[in-house]
Amino acid sequence: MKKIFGALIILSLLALLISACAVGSNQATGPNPVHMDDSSFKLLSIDIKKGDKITLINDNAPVHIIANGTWGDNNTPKPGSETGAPKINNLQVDGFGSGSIGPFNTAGTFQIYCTVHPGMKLTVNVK
Ligand SMILES: [Cu+2]
Repeated sequence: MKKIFGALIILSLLALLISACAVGSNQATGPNPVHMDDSSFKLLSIDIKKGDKITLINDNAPVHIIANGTWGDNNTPKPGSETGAPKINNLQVDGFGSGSIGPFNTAGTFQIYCTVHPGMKLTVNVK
């Protein structure tokens, strides 16, 4: 009887371990990774070097559509790109997928946002 309980405990620990791996974040990677969940970037801003790219990594199922611009007061979309910003033409990042933005070849501060999710925005500081 004790052996059966022991086996059951080991089996349930294994199941826990496997499920923990399954719900872990997207393992994709690339230069300057920025993870995204259901409706937000997991960073408010990122500092990169001139000439660098950013890798957007979608940890969840919802699709994100990324463009130049930001969300203003009351979550009003504010499309627009700064001088020297790489053109981001509605880059679609599918569920559990990833995408690359850049290179950012000009020093400065650049805004990108997700056109789908109000408030989902990222500031890119290029030094
Ligand atoms: Cu989004």
